[in-house]
Amino acid sequence: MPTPLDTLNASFGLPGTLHFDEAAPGLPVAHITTPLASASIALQGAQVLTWQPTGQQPVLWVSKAAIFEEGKPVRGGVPVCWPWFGAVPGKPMHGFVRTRLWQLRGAELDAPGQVVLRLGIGDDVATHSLWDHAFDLELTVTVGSTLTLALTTRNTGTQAFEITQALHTYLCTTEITQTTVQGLDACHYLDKVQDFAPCQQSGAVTFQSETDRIYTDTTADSLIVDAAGGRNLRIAKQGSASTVVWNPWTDKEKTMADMACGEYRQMLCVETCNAGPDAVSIPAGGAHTLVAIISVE
Ligand code: TA6
Repeated sequence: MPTPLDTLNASFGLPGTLHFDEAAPGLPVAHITTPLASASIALQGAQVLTWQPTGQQPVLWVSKAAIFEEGKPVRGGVPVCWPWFGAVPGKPMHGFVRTRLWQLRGAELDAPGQVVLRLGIGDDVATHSLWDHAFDLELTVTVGSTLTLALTTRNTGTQAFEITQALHTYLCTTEITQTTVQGLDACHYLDKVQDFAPCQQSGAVTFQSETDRIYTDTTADSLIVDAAGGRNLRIAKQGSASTVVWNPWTDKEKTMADMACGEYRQMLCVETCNAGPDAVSIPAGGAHTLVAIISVE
């Protein structure tokens, strides 16, 4: 009797390029190796876990203490936060799709040699108990010398619905105190560390303490300047009006069982979102796509 893993490899495997194994029982992961890059994507949550362009150091960060268990979010990579970003009383933080198994709908090697995976999830009794709408959600991941994630929400119901959402990207950096984020100068933001107080950014974002900000009404690229590592990362975006910048720093890190002591110094999140006041309304039969394009400069 073929296992789900056998079926994935038989149906979607690409010899020498794409194979599937399990990060833990019931957690299938796609492993991609091409001349352009290597990457891994968990089918739970359609979560890109790793991406490393050839000749570069890893770009996405995953905690050494990450928990790989069915139904638990993995600390790192690019969690998909949907159909809400943040906390909703009595409901899972950041929505419910990041801990659900998505279907693999397609896998191909495109003309430029990029691997393109299509993963999807739809509504069911469990999702309706949390959010009573009919939907189809599809993530297309394009792995090459850049990494592109395109998250398309389709409203398959008869009523309009409103979502907030994020591609919650965890990035590697050499030393957070020597890392800055450019592209958000003069943007307004809600500072979660100050109970969502409205603030305005002046110059580049720097890091000296817990940083947790929703920058609103911005379509700009973010440029992450890893001065100590001599590398810049660019996140360009489409269909996104918000950018979240987060580093837990010491105290918050201590509260997280899936972060090891001191790891905060080598990571940050720059998230491609529609969050806070930038909710997206999707009419019945309508669709919306959120895109993040990550590159090394
Ligand atoms: O995106 C920043 C944030 O909302 C932080 O406030 C922190 O909660 C982070 O997300 C991680 O959330 P998680 O539920 O994955 O631990």
